[in-house]
Amino acid sequence: MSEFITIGEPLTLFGAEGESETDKEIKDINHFEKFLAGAEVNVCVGVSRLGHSVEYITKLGEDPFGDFIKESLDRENIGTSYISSTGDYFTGYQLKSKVSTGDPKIFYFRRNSAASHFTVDDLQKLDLEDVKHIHLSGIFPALSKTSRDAFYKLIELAEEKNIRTTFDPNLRPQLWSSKEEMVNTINDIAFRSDIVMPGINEGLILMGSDDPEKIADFYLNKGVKLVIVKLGAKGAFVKSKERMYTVPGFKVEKVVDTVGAGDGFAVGVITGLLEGLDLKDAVRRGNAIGAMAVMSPGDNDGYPTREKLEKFLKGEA
Ligand code: KDG
Repeated sequence: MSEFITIGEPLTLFGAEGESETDKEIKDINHFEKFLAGAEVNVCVGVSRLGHSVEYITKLGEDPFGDFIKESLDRENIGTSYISSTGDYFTGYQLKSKVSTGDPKIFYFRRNSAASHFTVDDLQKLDLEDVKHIHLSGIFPALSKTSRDAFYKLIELAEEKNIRTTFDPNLRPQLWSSKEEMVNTINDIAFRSDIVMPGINEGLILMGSDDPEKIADFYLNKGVKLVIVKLGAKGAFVKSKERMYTVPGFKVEKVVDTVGAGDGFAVGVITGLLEGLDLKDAVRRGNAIGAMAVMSPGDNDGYPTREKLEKFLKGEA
């Protein structure tokens, strides 16, 4: 079985393709390129590319997007034993614009999607015997009541079996019925995770400050063991009872698309921990993969193989 597992909603991504589509509103874009996406899928792709065994839990629709996702997961060597399917609901997809600066616009077609009909029953076969790390993201519990129940069941199992968890809040306000529900649920999940990895802006929404140390203290005071605050191009701020430091980011020549950088960061931290790296080196790897991610158009197409990662870390790429 696998050393790493996560649960999420995979999406087919249609990203604006070509220079002529830059800075257009989504409604005006004519040419799109198809990619595999979804925050948790992205993490699976990155962890698998670095040679770790990975299982991904979700529900797909019996439709062309579901087939595309299944084939893409197979190609990336991502285990699909815990993927259920339904003929009653469609697999979600999204459109993404292309911008010369800043973050692109995203439009989701995912309401009432197959993944939002995932239930606790879909976890019945789950075997966590060999799993060393579970990655949690705040998107899946936002999809529906049943997906949230299943997500909490996975947290309970991780706690019972003492499996290390990372949590990326991945705030998606459009998926929640209110800001209050989002903040309360996301913080509740964070308090039950071992390692919490918010971005600065997420910290501001979740606890009212954009000071990295205050964000870290907020979660450490609730019993979280380690907080890593993502600082974008500046790198990441790390704090636990024993340590406090900032790991600087990498220089990026040209930003092509910012989406997927946070998931790439998670890939670096998770694989670093799985390989027993010193925490600083694991976070440095996270910064490196985050930087590599923003230099390509899809969410996860910039994530490296081991060889590419080594070259990048040595400054050769
Ligand atoms: O982190 C990347 C994700 O934002 C993207 O792949 C789509 O999963 C997605 C989401 O819910 O926003």
